[in-house]
Amino acid sequence: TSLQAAPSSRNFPNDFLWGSATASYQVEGAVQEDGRGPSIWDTFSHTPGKTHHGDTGDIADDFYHRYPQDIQLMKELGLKACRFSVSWTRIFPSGTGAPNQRGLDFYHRMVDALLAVGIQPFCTLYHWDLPQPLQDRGGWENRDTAKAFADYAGYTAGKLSDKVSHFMTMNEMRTFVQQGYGDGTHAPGLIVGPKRLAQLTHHVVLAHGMGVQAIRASARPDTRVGIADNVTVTTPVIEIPEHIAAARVAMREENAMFQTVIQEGRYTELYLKRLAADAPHYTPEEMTIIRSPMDFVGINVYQPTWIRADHSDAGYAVVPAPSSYPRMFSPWLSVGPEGIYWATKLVADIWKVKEIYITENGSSSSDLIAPDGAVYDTDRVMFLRNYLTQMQRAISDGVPIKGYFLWSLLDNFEWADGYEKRFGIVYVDFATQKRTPKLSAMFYKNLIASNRIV
Ligand code: GBH
Repeated sequence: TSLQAAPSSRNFPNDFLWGSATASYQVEGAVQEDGRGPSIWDTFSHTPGKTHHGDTGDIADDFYHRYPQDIQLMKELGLKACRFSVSWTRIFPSGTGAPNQRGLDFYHRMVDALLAVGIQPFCTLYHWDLPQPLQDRGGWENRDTAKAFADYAGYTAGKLSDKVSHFMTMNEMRTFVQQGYGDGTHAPGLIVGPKRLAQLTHHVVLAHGMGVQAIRASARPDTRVGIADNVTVTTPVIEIPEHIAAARVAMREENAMFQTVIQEGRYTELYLKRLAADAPHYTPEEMTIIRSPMDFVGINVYQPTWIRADHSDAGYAVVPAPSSYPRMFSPWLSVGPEGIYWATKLVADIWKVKEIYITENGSSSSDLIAPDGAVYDTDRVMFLRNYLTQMQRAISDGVPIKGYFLWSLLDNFEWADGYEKRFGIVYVDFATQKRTPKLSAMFYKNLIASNRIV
């Protein structure tokens, strides 16, 4: 009828992978079950004053037991892919040593349930839940942690690669480095200062590279290996050539210690100059490992970093957001739909990346429950519609984005924000574990079914 949206060219590719993303500690619960060992997030969340309300992931979404129903929910929404993470301490309860078969069995059961309904599993090996015994030996400050990670990653990918085609070594290196060791707001809650921070950052990218090699050595040869990186989303403040050029320079420099070094195997001159005496020790052999080729790059996109041209040494400057700038329910989550366009376009262009996934995108909402019991999260729908419009624009421009993982299916343990910040398109009543799809779930389901954005 005349009230229906007109057909448009805003289609997505036929084989586009629509999915959702989660992480072990944020959804699983069952922290004492089947031989799981303690991680730094158990320690941190149980330390008074560290999380909102003292919330912990002890139960979370109880996904460890409720995965069959939750996977049914994914199927009803029409999801084609699911990104999950493995809890290191379910596989190796003390980080290294003998593997724990009962922990591995859980991921076999869960992956089997996904495959049974035609949902493709994507596996992240490290989403921040470092084994506590490794932290007791220095955590990422200890270079041996990189070796322990590679051993765990290789073992786990080797066991799952008959069923899982895509592995990501790590999720958001910047976040767990900066918040875990830089400002202490995430586990392990340390503030180590710039010199130690630069050195442990180097161990993290080394662990990624060693992980890539270990996965290749043990997994099926057709396994695809990548990362889920929250690159700083450098976005031209307005789209004119001088600011676009500046955003391109900024993409390399702002991500010098993460995406740039893993793509190029060297730290930029500006990065080393900015660090001066705090620069990390590294060897040419390590750089070769760090830049081990990946098959795809996953990018988590949330807030933009606005960039303008500048006559400084760097050639660009960050434009801070005015206090009136629109934000979602998390103060850090400023709204910049164009970011998803520029982040993917610049990454593809600078490093000639042939396969990109949006491994996370989504928003928090205060989620008012209406008198009829439904959750009309119009703010989240607005956020998604705008970001997905810009993602479609990127695909139309030839940026090779192959899939999109919405963060998140369920409201879950939002780290230091506990259960206060809800990122799900499905509402979770944590007292009863009841799931209620929000308006945004309906929006996403319809978008997937039509495979276009209007
Ligand atoms: C991602 O983090 C995570 O991968 C995922 O686990 C998480 O649940 C999801 O997104 C939603 O947050 O110092 O107050 O300015 C998002 C990454 C979180 C990184 C907020 C920067 C700044 C907090 N960002 N953080 S603040």
